Amino acid sequence: MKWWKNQTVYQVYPLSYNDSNDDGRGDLQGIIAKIPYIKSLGVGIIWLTPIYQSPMDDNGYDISDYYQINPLFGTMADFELLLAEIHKHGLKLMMDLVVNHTSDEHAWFKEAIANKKSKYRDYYLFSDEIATAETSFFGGGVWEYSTAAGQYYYHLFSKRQPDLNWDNEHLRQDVYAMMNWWLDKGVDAFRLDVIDFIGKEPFKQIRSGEKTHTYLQEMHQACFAFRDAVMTVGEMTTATIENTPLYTKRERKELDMVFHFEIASINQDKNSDDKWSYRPFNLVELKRCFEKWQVGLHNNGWNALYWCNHDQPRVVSTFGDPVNYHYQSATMLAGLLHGMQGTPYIYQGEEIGMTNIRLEAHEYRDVEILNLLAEHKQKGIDLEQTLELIYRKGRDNARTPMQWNTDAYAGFSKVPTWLAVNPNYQEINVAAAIANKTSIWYWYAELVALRKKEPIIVEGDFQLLEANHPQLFAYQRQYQGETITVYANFLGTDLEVELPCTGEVIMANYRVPLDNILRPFEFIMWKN
Ligand code: TEU
Repeated sequence: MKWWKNQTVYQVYPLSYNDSNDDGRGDLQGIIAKIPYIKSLGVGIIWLTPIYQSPMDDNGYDISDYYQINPLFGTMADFELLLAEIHKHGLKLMMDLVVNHTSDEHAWFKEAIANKKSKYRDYYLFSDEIATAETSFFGGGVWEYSTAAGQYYYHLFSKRQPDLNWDNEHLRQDVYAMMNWWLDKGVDAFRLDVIDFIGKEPFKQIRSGEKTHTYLQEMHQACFAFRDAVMTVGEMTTATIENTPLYTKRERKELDMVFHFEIASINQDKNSDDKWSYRPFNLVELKRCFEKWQVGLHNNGWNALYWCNHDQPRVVSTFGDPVNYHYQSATMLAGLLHGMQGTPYIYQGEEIGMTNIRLEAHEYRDVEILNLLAEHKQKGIDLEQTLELIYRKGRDNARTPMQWNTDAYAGFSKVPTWLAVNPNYQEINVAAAIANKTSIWYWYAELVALRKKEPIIVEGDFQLLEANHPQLFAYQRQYQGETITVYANFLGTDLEVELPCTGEVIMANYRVPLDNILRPFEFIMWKN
């Protein structure tokens, strides 16, 4: 079995994790100080979002030097220490790699726009005109005019993140050399940012094509094939249940798993790719979506399981009730996800039920949010209406500083922070969670341990039960004669239902189940 199949990943957003030098922003030394804490949760892998040199236009997803650590986070010596400490604690390190695009401050891009004859000109995508009407993820079009270059260049994200031209063999070889440089240092895994887009055909408005597989297979041969333990996960907005096995089946020699967006965008208007669009959530649809991916990838690839990350709002605010049923709803959501097949990802603060935050327009920091505020202001859209959209789906919801204790700035820093601390840190913080044996934190730790203890969680199949029930989310896992049954009340009202009561209750967020009723957000797992 691959070493990561019964492990859980813990995602750290370094800017918001722990500030060791009192500049209001998180750093590597701050993470080092928290490795024992992360280890105590039982996880096996730490995923760091990008820490490379960057002007931070997109908080590090705009890399200007792949071989340097951003001084904002520390030095290369700090990184070496972090890696050594992670390994000393028996953990693995997953680095986040952004090779679909660079920062416009990368030396390649500076050379490319300065000299049309430079070899680096073809590392990027230029056009004499606005070649297509395609829109960028961060608003506006994808073609930006560079006076230095005398041409337009292509960018799927901010105009400060020019896309790389993966059709250029030299570019690909430079990327593989850089990846091997980090792997040779001892990095254990990569999360590959928007990696489906490396197969784009920009002049045909195709974002991901067959070339993606070609380049991933080439990357696998160049970087992973000769190493027996590298773990890879690709982030793919174009991932479907049809194409994901082609990325993740072992014999394909591409990636180990992918993050798809079908759950994350479940309450987005289906007829729009506008992430800010909204439609009422439908539990039956959510259940069917999980079923499709669980059944579709059983013995046919591997799932990356997540509710939260640095781009998504906090799950307890999206699907739970942090005011009236904070513990119950956070634990029900976690239990549902961690009972499934795949590798679960816990995003920092999810383990204590951190929530969304309402901010004033001037308090936001995320480039995606700032672009939306500017765009809506220009269109004369009511600010309150825009702020409501941002409260529901803005990425800064996930990026508020980690809430460690009730000290000023939640113990994250001793000075004003780069992004506001959620005022609920007085109640929601790590110290309080650790001190309370029946907290969300201990529930997560139990789920992480369950995966390591019970092969059925890793290897079992998946069968959705009561598929059309509008309030009950129930499923069964079976493996080698054992059965795990999960019943969850997905809403905040009592639910009368005949409980299966098959075998021993191994997890229950109300501790002792009642007969044939599920209380608000009640979760029960049986094993027999
Ligand atoms: O996100 C890719 C992506 O699709 C995002 O645009 C996501 O859909 C959006 O942020 C949801 O609001 C990756 C990184 O996770 C994100 O942080 C980066 O901004 C983006 O790529 C560009 O590198």
